[in-house]
Amino acid sequence: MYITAQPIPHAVTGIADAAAAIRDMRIRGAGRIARAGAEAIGSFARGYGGSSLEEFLRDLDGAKAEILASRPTAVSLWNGVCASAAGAYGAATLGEALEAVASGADRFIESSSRAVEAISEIGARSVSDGDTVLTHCNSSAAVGVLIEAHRRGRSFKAYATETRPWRQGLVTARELAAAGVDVTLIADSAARHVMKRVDRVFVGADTVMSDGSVVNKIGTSQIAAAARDFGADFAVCAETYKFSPKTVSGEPVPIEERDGGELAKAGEVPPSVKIYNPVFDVTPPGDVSRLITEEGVMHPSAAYSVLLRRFGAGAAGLGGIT
Ligand code: RUB
Repeated sequence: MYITAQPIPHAVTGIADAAAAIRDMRIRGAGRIARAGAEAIGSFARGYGGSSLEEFLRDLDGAKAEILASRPTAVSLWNGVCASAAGAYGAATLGEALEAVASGADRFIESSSRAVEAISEIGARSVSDGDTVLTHCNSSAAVGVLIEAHRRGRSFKAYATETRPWRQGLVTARELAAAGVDVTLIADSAARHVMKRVDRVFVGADTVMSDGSVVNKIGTSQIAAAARDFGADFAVCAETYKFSPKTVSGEPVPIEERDGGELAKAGEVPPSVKIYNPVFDVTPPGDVSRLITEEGVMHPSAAYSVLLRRFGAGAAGLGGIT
């Protein structure tokens, strides 16, 4: 099995450091930021120097808030941080609370890594010899599917979009090429042009909403619309901790806007030019053929029942809707 869930790439110590690394995108991708957030919360508990449970719970809330403020769109970060911290609130002593948070974080990191591996295995089954596939941005789950399909001997061609402005597609192209996949890098604006040759699209997700809408890297929704127009399968590779319990009550998913300097450096355009740089968009469920999760492949209309099972009253898992 190809292990896609690589360790957190940068040594990060402390809550402020972890939040900065996520905000600056030294750690990026919804799965990785979730594990980095969980790891930071776990280390916070392990190194806690205070002496009362009440003080710890207050400090824990502060630590959670600082991590969660780093990037707003991926609910995986919220789910990972809340799952790690959940056990503290029922603890009778400080020692119990510290142990519950440290082990909660370890459990989340392990189960989320296993989920990425399971998706790679499940998704690889849908790639056939002779297929042409396309992926957008750099999703460890989607890349894992393609590498696993190649490892199983499937012969297929892959397009990777550049993914302006951060160019995460270059990371994808490098990862696929290193694994031996036949990969071609294209500009984002070429996606519709090549779609007539594409059989399947595999993308990741930052958040899956309760109606099956998918929030992912900006440009995903245009690619999904092109896939629909040309009859290509559009598969979203999403661990169930990317499903948002907040959306059940209709809460909107905040779409991150980043600095205009990512699009045009100082002096490239006159100061009178306004720059708008949203970095995620929403693909409607009607444009999503399938969700590939660690629990199996499902229609986007199944998102609500996944949420009920995972987060519903008394359900085990990530700590309930808080
Ligand atoms: C990354 C991105 C990825 C998802 C899923 O955006 O949109 O498609 O996060 O990634 P950014 P994964 O680079 O801005 O974080 O499958 O690795 O969780």
